[in-house]
Amino acid sequence: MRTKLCMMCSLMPIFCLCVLAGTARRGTGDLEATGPVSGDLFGRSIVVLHDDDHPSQWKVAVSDPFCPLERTPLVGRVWILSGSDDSCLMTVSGSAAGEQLGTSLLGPCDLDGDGKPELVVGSRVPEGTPSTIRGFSYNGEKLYEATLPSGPGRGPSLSLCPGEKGEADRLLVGLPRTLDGGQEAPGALYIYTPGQDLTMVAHGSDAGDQLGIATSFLGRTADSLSMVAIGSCPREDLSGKYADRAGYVLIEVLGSERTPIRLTANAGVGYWFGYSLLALGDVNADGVPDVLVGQPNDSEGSRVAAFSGSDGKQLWVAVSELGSSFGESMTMLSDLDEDGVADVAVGSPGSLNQDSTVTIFSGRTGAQLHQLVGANAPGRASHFGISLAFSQASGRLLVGACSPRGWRGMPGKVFEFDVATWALLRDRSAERLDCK
Ligand SMILES: [Ca+2]
Ligand SMILES: [Ca+2]
Repeated sequence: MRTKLCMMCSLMPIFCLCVLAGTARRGTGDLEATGPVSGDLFGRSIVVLHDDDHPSQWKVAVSDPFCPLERTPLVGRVWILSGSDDSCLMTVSGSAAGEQLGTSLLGPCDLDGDGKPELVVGSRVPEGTPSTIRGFSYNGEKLYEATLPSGPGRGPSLSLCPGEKGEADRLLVGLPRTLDGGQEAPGALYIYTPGQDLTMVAHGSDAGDQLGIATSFLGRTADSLSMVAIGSCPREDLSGKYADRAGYVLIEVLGSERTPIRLTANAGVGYWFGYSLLALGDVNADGVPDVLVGQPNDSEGSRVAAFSGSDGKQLWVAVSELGSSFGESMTMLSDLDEDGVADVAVGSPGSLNQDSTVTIFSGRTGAQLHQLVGANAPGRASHFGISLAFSQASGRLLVGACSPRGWRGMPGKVFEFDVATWALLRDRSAERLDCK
């Protein structure tokens, strides 16, 4: 049975607060009142921040959306760390209870068009109030903020729509749970530029579709239009109202009249299909970018499948019988097997250390190239692979591992591997960082 504690908690903070408050916490005094402590979910999201002007000075942003601030629970914090050593450059914290700053991270991007890279941080705030996105400079200065037309229960999915010819980037914002006149809407994809209203560019067909649970910019067409993939995952609704519905993925060309390509699972019912997405580049060399779709559904066999962006045909599939949420996280790597196509890492964060893995696949064929096993990571870590990020400049794969400490007694960690040798170079946890 699939255990999705971290995901459940991102959806149901009140539930989790209650559960965690009732959990014995040895040696932590009266922390029961605040649920998770700082760093419990360190590594829930990770993004590598490159600065084109200083390629050797790469940075890593890591979030703990459950991080409390003194006695205020679930405020959220983002750490910006040096990529080259163990130093902590700065942190940004939320301010309100339940704000969950850092439910999603994106960077580097330049949405305000000033030529300097920034970090975008998504958050969700307490039930009944909207989510937000905020842009920060690498120094932690807040540059812009937008309140999202989001319904209850979930923060935004974020993807970058890169600007062309010196133009500012735009942000793709997936909002799976919007409300329309108080009624649940099918979910939608928006485009955001600082200082302007969000523009809806695609929406789902039926209430509860949760379109926008994942979103990914795939690339540009010959006439420079943006191709995007948008995931729908009705079953992710924990009310169980849509438990019998399969997910789907739309491949849209924004600003065109083209009918979107609709991808569905090629095996099983297709529960959880579209929960995660990854832009693969042009795997089959037909000039059109392709997409990897995650289906972390342990009851049917979790899988990831590559689809052609031109006709929606399945190019390859990798299936896991492990029952450990294979496909919940994915990231692009460099071309490790030197066949001309960049390769991919897929996380199976599972629920326990021993069955958590990160598997490396050939981007062209789906052949397995390597596997990292959570049980081999030093110290105690759970949900190894819940988040993944890759530094192109340094060839490092970052693997997040976190679960609320009140649940299993393990702080969140971020492991760093060299993809040339698969040597573990570093593991970071919030409690070992020296930053205020
Ligand atoms: Ca292609
Ligand atoms: Ca390759």
